[in-house]
Amino acid sequence: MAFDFAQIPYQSIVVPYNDEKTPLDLCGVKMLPIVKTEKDAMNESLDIIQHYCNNKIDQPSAERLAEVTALTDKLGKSIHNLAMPYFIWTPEFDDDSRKYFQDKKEKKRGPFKELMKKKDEFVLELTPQLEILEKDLTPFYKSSNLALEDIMIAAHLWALFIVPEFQFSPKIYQYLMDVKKITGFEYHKDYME
Ligand SMILES: N[C@@H](CCC(=O)N[C@@H](CS)C(=O)NCC(=O)O)C(=O)O
Repeated sequence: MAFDFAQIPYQSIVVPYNDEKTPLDLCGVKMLPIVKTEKDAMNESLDIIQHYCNNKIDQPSAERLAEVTALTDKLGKSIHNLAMPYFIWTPEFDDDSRKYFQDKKEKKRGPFKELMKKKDEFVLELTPQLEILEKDLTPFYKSSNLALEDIMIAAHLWALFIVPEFQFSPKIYQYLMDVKKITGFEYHKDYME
């Protein structure tokens, strides 16, 4: 999203979830995303954005960054509980990487089957959080212009498109469509070529 918005040319490569070697060799940690150039490799989305898109995307103050990080951490809890059992059926996964992902995430969250049973509970948790967020969209997060905060928030909310029972409010749906349009973000690009 950030690279499209900043018009930085890149090639997106989907690394299988069970490929530990690639991220470990590049950055010493089993974590994506990674930006690899001829010179070096870098992980941590916010560090990447700050390094490569610094003068092209409005950066928040330290205080605002802490506020939005707390917000996305909170939203992320319910969103990931809802979305993870569906993620594994996307084309990003094959049988081995699906099993790797599920085993790893179930250690932290409990069986996906149980998460599926608690879907209504997670939606109920999320609803008031999204109502608060809605009030802060003017139409971007506490701003009339898109900034890094919106990339952070939209990246989390976007996962909910995979959950059939979840319905975005018209305002949040419009927010996501605005972020998509302004950044030029296309979630399924890797699978359309
Ligand atoms: N703080 C990191 C978090 C990245 C992150 O959580 N990546 C996940 C995939 S989206 C990951 O690679 N997790 C390693 C694993 O679950 O094996 C960032 O913003 O880049």
